[in-house]
Amino acid sequence: MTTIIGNYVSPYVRKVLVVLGLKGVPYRIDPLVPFFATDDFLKLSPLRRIPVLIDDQVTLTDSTVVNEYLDERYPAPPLMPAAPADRAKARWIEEFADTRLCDLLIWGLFFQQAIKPAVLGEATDADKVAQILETDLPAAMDYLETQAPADGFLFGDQLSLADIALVAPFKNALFVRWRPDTARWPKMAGLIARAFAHPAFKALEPFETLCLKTPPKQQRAGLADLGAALSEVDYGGDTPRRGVMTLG
Ligand SMILES: N[C@@H](CCC(=O)N[C@@H](CS)C(=O)NCC(=O)O)C(=O)O
Repeated sequence: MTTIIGNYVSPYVRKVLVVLGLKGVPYRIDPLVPFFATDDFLKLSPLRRIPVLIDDQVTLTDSTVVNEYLDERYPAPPLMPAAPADRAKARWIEEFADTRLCDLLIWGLFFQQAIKPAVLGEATDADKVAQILETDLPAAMDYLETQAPADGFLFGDQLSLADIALVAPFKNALFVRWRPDTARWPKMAGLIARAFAHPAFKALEPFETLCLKTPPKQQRAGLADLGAALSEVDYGGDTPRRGVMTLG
């Protein structure tokens, strides 16, 4: 049985759970909030970051590495386009989403407005949030609008790894009440809405909502009540601390 370590609120965990859902791979989950991870977790994830995948063959961290592994090990349905140029474009969109977009939506808006006050007990940097909302995020959205399709997904009718990576952090934007302006970015708004309506994203919503509303220590019990298959091992500790890498 495949085990995923990582909380439903994380966009990087969401990327992997959507892929497992699309491929029909059963899994158990340790819904770890990384800021509470024990030192033992460092043996699996040297940056103390989620997600981690453990199966009968490997222990992996990093959502892109994990998803490429899943797409190769479980080829149906394929989640990369076939043509070399499209495959390169898919990798670039995923890279842009994981770095610049997550810098703005996760380390910027979500970290500042949710994690800092609610998990770490620190003040939100209001200037940083304003810079993102007024300047940096609109610039990223203007670029993405040139890449998004008017219908369907980036490479046709089916979700690809690139679509999944691109839309996943917009859930966290919604969690802190930012949604794309449909008049200024109609293609991106449409792509995000179509992806979130897909059963592979929809299936995660009850678990995401529970994790957002529940203190970390009580999440396992709540998730079990909702029918999540939980791992036996729990890498969660008692005290939150900042991560290994520098955050804003
Ligand atoms: N490049 C990694 C990024 C993973 C990542 O940053 N995960 C966040 C959760 S959204 C995390 O574990 N943060 C804790 C920390 O940085 O200390 C991936 O794609 O998996």
